[in-house]
Amino acid sequence: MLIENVISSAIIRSFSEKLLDHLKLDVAIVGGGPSALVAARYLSDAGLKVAIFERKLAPGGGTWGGGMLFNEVVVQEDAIYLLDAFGIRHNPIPDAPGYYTLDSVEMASGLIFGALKAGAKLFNSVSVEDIVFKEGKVNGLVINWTPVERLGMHVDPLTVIADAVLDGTGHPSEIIHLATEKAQIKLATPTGGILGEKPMWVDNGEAQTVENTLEYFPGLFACGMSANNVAGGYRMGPIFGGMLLSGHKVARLILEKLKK
Ligand code: 48H
Repeated sequence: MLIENVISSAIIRSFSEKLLDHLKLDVAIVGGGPSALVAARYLSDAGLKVAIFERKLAPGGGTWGGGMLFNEVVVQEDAIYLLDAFGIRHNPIPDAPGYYTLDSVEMASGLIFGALKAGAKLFNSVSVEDIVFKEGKVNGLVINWTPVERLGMHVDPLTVIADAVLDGTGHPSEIIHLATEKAQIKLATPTGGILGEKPMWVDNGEAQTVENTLEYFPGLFACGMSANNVAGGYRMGPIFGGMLLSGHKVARLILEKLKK
């Protein structure tokens, strides 16, 4: 066989094996933003089979661009242990004790590398377009290639099955939205529906991101901005401690749930 063919067949075989091995998961994560990447790392560290399905070519979500494309972000003291666990460097802000700046590209790449090294698999350019919903339970995800979605091609999707689904889709809470619209599920919120994100209030938004990180329906969890949108929390701009802590919290919640 010519090397050109060897390369092609090795890539096809290796990708197919990876996908086949991840059609049945412990945890299916939608979106590869910062909160989901932290969750993926700790769930994988605990030995669970975890895959992230990310619409874009590059995971990292809203991390890369920092604040208004100034590629620096801020993290506060409470979450520094998570940066340290991923080996991501940070600098104290002299006039704001307990707050640190860090390079947003180092944060994005560090979180991605940490999640993958822990064993999570990432399927990029894959969009989740629906959920599998049987007998009153969320059982998995319906996936398709992002270019198929973007071009509006009429191509049927495939499915993955999971014991737990994590909505890490950020501001739009896409998966929880789908679940309320199409499966008409009632969420664990005061109205049973999505309350919608509130305007900016940094410290409140940061605390609420962690508080709002919950299982909103049996087997369906939300983290990061998705959790805040579902539960009506405030936004916080380019400060990321709450996102990292949310990812760590949801990993603990899912681990407790799957142990039972
Ligand atoms: C596959 C999907 C789908 C889908 C979306 O928004 P993210 O960065 O996620 P979080 O919640 O971890 O972080 C939020 C943070 O980046 C942010 O926006 C902050 C702090 N905002 C504060 C403010 O005031 O504005 O990432 C979500 C990811 C993205 O990469 C999407 O492409 C992906 O999810 N995604 N992937 N299928 N249906 N929907």
